[in-house]
Amino acid sequence: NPNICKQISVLGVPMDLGADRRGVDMGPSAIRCAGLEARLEQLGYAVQDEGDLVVRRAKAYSSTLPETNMKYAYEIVRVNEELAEKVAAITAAGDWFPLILGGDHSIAIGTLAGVTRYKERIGVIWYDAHGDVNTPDTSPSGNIHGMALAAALGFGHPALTGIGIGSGGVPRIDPRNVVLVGARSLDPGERIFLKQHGVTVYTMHEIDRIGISAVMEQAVRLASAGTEGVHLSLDLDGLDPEDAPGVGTPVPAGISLRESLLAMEILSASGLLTSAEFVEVNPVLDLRNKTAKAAVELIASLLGETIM
Ligand code: Z70
Ligand code: MN
Ligand code: MN
Ligand code: MN
Repeated sequence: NPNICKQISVLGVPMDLGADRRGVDMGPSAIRCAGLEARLEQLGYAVQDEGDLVVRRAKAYSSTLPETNMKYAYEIVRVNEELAEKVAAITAAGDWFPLILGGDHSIAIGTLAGVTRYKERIGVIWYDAHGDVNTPDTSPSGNIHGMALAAALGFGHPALTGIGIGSGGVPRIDPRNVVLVGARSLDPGERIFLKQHGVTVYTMHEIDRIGISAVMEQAVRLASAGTEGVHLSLDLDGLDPEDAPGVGTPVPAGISLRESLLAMEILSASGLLTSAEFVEVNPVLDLRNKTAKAAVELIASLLGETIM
């Protein structure tokens, strides 16, 4: 097993405000129910379950940030600030691997702010059908989960870009160390953003042309160049809806579970993984917890499980 940490800290973030849809708040619970802890212990890890952060219900915090379209921004910012501190604390000593369970993808802002607290520079593999690089100006929905990666790179509203690093802070992620895998639903403004900032995008086209193994090998190389390691941000809607039906925004013709397991194995074998999050599992839309079970399979492969 190539991963450095033998201790895993699991943290749930039952957030659904960034997707503006109920159900993903139950994601952490569903992933735990699918047997996460026992599976990690079978792999020889010590597991510390930190439980879930508290996310206040939308009713008390339904306000959109004034003069923006950012829905539920106050509570999303508050939770992400807390998440950033918690993740930073987990990584402080260097011997605990943070595994974050979502929740909608807006939590990546806090996770990445936390993960980069004690690191000069890290790369990110963003495994997703979507780009999540909208800013309030380009977002068609006002849903903050579609702005998470842009915010983590320092683009968008200051309320989001300052999370965990303060207003004077500079994000420790270079867009050239960011790689999208599985993209097949991008908004016009996102295509411009990705080209402008030099983010590498492996769409389904490249995956079908050269295969997931070549894509992942290149993704690992690009994400890790000049960095201290690689964070995986995996949105279950990157997978084909056949394999992962329990997501809020299923997009057809996605990456199969089989390809995704290979992708995780390649990332695992690189020995460069610093942290990971698994997001957008929606048990309300799922079929017998299939998507949460897929998440557990992916996590096991990512953390070194092999068949032989
Ligand atoms: C669209 C937006 C999105 C996930 C949907 C969709 C974003 N680009 N992300 N589902 N996970 O509204 O910004
Ligand atoms: Mn235990
Ligand atoms: Mn996403
Ligand atoms: Mn998505």
